[in-house]
Amino acid sequence: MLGFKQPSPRSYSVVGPQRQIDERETPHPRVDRGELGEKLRAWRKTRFGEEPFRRIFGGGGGEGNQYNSFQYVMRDVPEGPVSPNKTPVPDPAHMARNIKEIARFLGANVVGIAHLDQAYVYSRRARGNAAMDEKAGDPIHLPHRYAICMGFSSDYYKFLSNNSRISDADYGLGNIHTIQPTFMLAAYIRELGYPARAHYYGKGEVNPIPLAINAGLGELGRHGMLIHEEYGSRLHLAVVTTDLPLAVDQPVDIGVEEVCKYCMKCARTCPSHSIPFGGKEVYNGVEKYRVNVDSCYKYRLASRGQWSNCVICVSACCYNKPKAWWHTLAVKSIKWTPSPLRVLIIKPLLWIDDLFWGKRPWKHMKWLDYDNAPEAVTCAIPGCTVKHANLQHKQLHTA
Ligand code: B12
Ligand code: SF4
Ligand code: SF4
Repeated sequence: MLGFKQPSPRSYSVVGPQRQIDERETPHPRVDRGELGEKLRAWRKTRFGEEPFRRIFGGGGGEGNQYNSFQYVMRDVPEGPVSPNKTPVPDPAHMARNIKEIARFLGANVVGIAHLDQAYVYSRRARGNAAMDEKAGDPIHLPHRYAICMGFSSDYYKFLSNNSRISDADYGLGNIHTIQPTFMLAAYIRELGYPARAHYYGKGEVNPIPLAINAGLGELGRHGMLIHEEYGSRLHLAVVTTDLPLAVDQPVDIGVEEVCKYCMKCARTCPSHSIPFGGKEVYNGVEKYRVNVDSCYKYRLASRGQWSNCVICVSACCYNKPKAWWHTLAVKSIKWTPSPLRVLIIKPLLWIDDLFWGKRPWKHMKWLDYDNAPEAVTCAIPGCTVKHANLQHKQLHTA
């Protein structure tokens, strides 16, 4: 611990000591080792293989060559040296404003700064390309003081085509969008004469969610993700850690704590029932809602080659709306109402949300040669001869 006092956010509580996580314990390496079953391991190896347009967003699995994937190439890029000419920083608040302006100029939609809490730095490395795999298991030493947290928005409408090649393409591009601004911001800080490291998609040594919450980008939702006031849950996160003297931001209260208590739309729409309806749980010293990451991951086997990333809980979240005055008004009215009275406006707003946006937000969409209309599938239930549309499959049998 580096001797700072971070004010507590409302959407999670630290109730005991937190141990650093070894990245090898996190879901992707577990799947790669076959701990969640052979089928899922094989899926992860081949998921990018079917289409050229899919392969350029991924790690080059299947038939693809990894050097046709920007993400893969950028994993290999070495960190540049720190300039010996250190720029003096007499006013960390002024420097923080400049850094945020530059982050937005480079492409971030939102940016905030927190102390780098070592609890959210992985203890050891795990996955990567061939070069990085040699380093798997290496201890991570990241003694930086600050975490500059950035959010990159996905396209609201393309995500509504969930789950499809269309939402997949947008999800893939969102990951790629984190790379260039994060890389350039870290490079700029090194040119100022201070150490800085870029943690972007495919190459990171930190858990970005708690850092982004501490940096005031939003609150933790029932679905386990950061919720931002304007962009909801559709932000990809990336971080630059550094020793450049900076003023830090404070956690925010946008009402997520109360809304998640009553809403549960993500839990209702999650096809694998991975999001809890119940209360928070304590895990690794933190009290928060606990998503079943294993069943969430295994749901990908239901994709039948049609998509790779489920984004249903992102697009279903009632904070996830296009930019509009009525959305701003709804969020601000919750935010500005004292916490004990919020329930009075939350319940009518949730009713309106279901009425206008549907209990399970989804849109039929055509883009390029893709069409996300449900395809007829032969029923797997013995004795049933009906050709169901895949989205209706379960409902027909439970009706
Ligand atoms: C492995 C992984 C997955 C796995 C497992 C899902 C999961 N929830 O862990 C799979 C492939 C299934 C997946 C799915 C998704 N993921 Co994912 N995933 C990751 C990854 C690489 C590691 C997460 C991890 O270690 N999980 C294992 C343990 C730690 O999970 P956990 O205890 O339930 O903790 C979760 C949260 O509570 C939080 N967390 C952990 N410790 C602490 C401590 C505190 C104090 C707090 C507040 C929070 C917190 O982080 C965990 C991730 O949700 C992260 C990037 C990263 N480096 O963190 C992205 C990340 C979490 N995924 C992201 C997204 C967008 C998704 C999907 C929407 C789309 C997709 N990729 O298919 C779904 C959403 C599923 C869901 N409801 O969480 C984003 C979330 C952005 C946001 N706004 O918060 C991240 C941060 C990637 C990024 N850089 O933007 N993901
Ligand atoms: S990504 Fe899909 S399966 Fe996973 S928690 Fe969200 S809705 Fe459920
Ligand atoms: S859908 Fe509702 S319950 Fe789920 S994270 Fe969003 S606000 Fe919270």
